[in-house]
Amino acid sequence: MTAANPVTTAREDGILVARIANPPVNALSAAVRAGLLAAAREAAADASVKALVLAAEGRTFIAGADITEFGKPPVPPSLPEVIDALEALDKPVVAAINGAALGGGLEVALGCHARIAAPGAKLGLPEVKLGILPGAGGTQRLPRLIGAAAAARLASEGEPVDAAKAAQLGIVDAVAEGDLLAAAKAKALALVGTAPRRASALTDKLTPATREEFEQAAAAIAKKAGDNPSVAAILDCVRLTFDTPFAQGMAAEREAFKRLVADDRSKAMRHLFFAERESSRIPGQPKGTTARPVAKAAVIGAGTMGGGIAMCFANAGIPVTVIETSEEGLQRGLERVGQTYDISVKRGSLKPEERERRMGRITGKVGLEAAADADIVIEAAFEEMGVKKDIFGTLDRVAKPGAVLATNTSYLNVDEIAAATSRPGDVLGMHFFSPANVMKLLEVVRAEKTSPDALATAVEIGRKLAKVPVTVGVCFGFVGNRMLSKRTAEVERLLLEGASPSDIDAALAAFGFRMGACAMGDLAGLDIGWRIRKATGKKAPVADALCEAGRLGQKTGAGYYRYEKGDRTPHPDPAVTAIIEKLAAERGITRRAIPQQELIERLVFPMINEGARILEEGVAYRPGDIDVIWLYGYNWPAQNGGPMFYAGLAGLPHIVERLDRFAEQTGDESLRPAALLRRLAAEGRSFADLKESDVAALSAGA
Ligand code: 3H9
Repeated sequence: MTAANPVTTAREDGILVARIANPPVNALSAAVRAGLLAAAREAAADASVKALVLAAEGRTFIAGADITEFGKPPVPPSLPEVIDALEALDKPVVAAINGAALGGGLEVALGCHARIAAPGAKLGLPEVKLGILPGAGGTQRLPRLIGAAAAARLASEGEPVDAAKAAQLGIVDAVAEGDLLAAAKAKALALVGTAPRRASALTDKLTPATREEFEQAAAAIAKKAGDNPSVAAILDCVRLTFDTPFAQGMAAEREAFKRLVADDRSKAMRHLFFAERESSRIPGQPKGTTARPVAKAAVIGAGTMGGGIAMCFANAGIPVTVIETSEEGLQRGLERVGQTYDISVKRGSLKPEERERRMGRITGKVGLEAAADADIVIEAAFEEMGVKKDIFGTLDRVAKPGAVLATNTSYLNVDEIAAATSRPGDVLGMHFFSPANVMKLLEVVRAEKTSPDALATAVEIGRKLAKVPVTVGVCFGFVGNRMLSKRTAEVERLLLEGASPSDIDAALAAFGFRMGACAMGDLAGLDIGWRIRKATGKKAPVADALCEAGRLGQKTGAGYYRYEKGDRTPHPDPAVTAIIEKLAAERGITRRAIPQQELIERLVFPMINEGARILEEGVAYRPGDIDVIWLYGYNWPAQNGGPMFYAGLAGLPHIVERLDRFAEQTGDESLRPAALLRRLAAEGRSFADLKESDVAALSAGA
């Protein structure tokens, strides 16, 4: 909602106080920009006004430009124009920063002559995360204010700093412990009669020594960033502060901003920003549904997954009981948790006393009775239906009434697990991704009988655990692993047809994945899939043969690749080539060199196709949910927006044509385009055009 007049002014103690109120985050919409410009003009025109103070209502200062306006025709005044007008005032202009001052929000503050922050304020230039760069002077004013090296780091990493750090860096003049507005006003009055300190005119930080420091920092930043056009543009613009007048630097920044904002990569990243926020909304929840209170948790299973999940609770300050079947298994699990924390302490990312606090929140117990006092129980035991049913049957007896009973299964039918209890309304899936204490995705699996408040509880607890919870329906592998299985099947086929594991991983790296499918398989352990295939009667000739040869991945020193002892670097292994060649020969397959583009399309398009089926079935509520799942669960490259957004970039008609071709080439009819994919392609639409209601109508008709 945009307030009719989002910037109001009042004269207080001879100061014009301009208050911004544009909920929820005071984004710089056209109305806010106009209001700020009017306030600057009002302050200039009124001789009785001694100074101008900018303040904001609500929980943030200004979260930045209004991202929803990007890509639309610009509405004047532009943000740089507004900031110039504020900075040009001959009267002191002071920003009272109460919360987040991000992107354009920080740029507004940088146009002021002084900045006072509340202790909880967060300041930063996160534009890089949207595939753009600060476009209202951030790359020009911040280096002049705090030095080019520090400014380049802030803008290229995109992480905000807290008020104390901002004061240390010189971004803010002071942190106000008490009344923020009073402190900002006092600062403004103190500055009356002094020459305005305009960031655009500062030169003391532009020295040969700081230039050298900047060039060193820039080299390190560029190396780490790789092919990232935003980072490259940020460094170029910051560098200009040494060489060109302010106005020229601003013009260059503007040009770079316009170029980047029109680039598909930025569109993809903006799509993900909004998709992530939308994904936490659960359709069909009755009005007034609230989450149940959770003060205590229990995790069943002290394996890698259970331990990781327990850490999530401990990190979030929630006491958690880890339950095992034997004392020995329990101790092993708790030790592993301790060791994981130790690594963080060693790296300096966790203080030793915080480690102790977190470990103190984790209690180990043998026997399911220990789950009796938990408000939420997450089962992370062996991936076998019989085991799960036993556990849930017992939990039904021992867990307290109203406890949410979740399974971390990655494949199994949650409806069937729920049916092992007399309270299926309390049962759902909470599918964490490995390593659970690191990966941000949480697939919340809504079973047929899951009650609205149990679902709301899982989503809310997911957020408390710093996860991105995405609600999905029941099916084999849910959204993420079901789509992954299509890629895995293609890996098998491509290996037999002539690709090597390195070819496959290089193709996925070229696409933007940090890790290829084969290296990832080796890291996770090839026996996981092997076990599932054995249970379901499925076959994967190459992977099965590797496992049969004892090549289970990194843990055995060999999988798709071979590994030197104590080293995770994958080395191509002629033994693997021999295994594959033999399997291909047995099947009469003539192996060939496969071009990288074909590899990419063979690996990615079947996943998109499966995503389309998932939407047809209503297993995901929105195409964007699938994109968020792939971003946070499988490190999908953000610059192409997730599989369903990427489909639009690749072109749906092209994907349809290729999938038909792959089906003919391989004889696998399941590769034929899904009806939804065909229809959208024929209509010239893409998945991004599909609304939640369209998806709901699809599954209702299915
Ligand atoms: C920029 O500034 C470019 C300039 O350099 C140059 C210009 C020329 N615009 O995250 P939340 C919505 S680029 C529009 O759930 P939180 C959001 O979609 C911008 N809408 O809250 C959500 O809507 P809904 C640089 C925005 O408390 C609602 O606000 N700035 C914007 O967890 C609540 O958001 C950034 O990248 C926006 N800028 O976190 C900062 N921001 O309720 C982006 C939010 O309908 N924002 N919305 O789903 C954030 O990081 C977080 O929102 C913030 C609050 C930390 C502020």
